[in-house]
Amino acid sequence: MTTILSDNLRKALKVYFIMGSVNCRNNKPSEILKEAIVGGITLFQFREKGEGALKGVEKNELAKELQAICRNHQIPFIVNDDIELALAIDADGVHIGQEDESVETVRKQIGKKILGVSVHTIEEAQGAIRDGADYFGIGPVFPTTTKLDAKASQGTKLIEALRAKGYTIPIVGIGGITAVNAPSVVEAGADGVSVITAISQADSPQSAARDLSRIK
Ligand code: TZP
Ligand code: MG
Repeated sequence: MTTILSDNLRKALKVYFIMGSVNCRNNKPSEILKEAIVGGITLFQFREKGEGALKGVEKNELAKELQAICRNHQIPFIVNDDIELALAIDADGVHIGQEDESVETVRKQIGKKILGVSVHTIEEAQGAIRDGADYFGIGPVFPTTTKLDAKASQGTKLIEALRAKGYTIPIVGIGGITAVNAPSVVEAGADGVSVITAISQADSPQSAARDLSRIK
């Protein structure tokens, strides 16, 4: 990735909102997303996962509805895990974990689209960069109940270690992040924070997104 593209991505990672239908209590995903955009989110990931998650046509329809909202507001739209869906709707990128298809394979499949990879160790980080990752998701930084199979929270130590070793790849922290603890994640060297609960379950997703967007 050229420096200009990676600097744009760095900015887009500032307030990275992740959501699927399962994360929305009473409100419609489309309404929450619209509020979050007004509040100042800079990137969106469609993550349709967990008990009760939509599948097939319903999943694709929701993805297209949320993508249209993002397009109207120039917010890049990333799809979690589902490469086929990302290609079918021409999403801006894909986010994968270590249990998913390999970074190398996904890079070949998606060409120049944005590729985010979750990493938990220096070794995983080195491999992901070698194989074509554009940014890292690192976490859980704090305890979370949103991802049932998440590893134990590890604080910001991997973010700090990567920066101390001179890695400049864009990084976003994830897991249990709120407007209160987000500054520590950015101070550790992350370019931004990604959140599910802090926005999707907030009484006002708009104010929650605004509070996060004020963090330096
Ligand atoms: N990966 C690591 S923690 C996590 C994911 C997808 C869940 C983050 O959700 P929340 O609600 O912001 O803690
Ligand atoms: Mg995954």
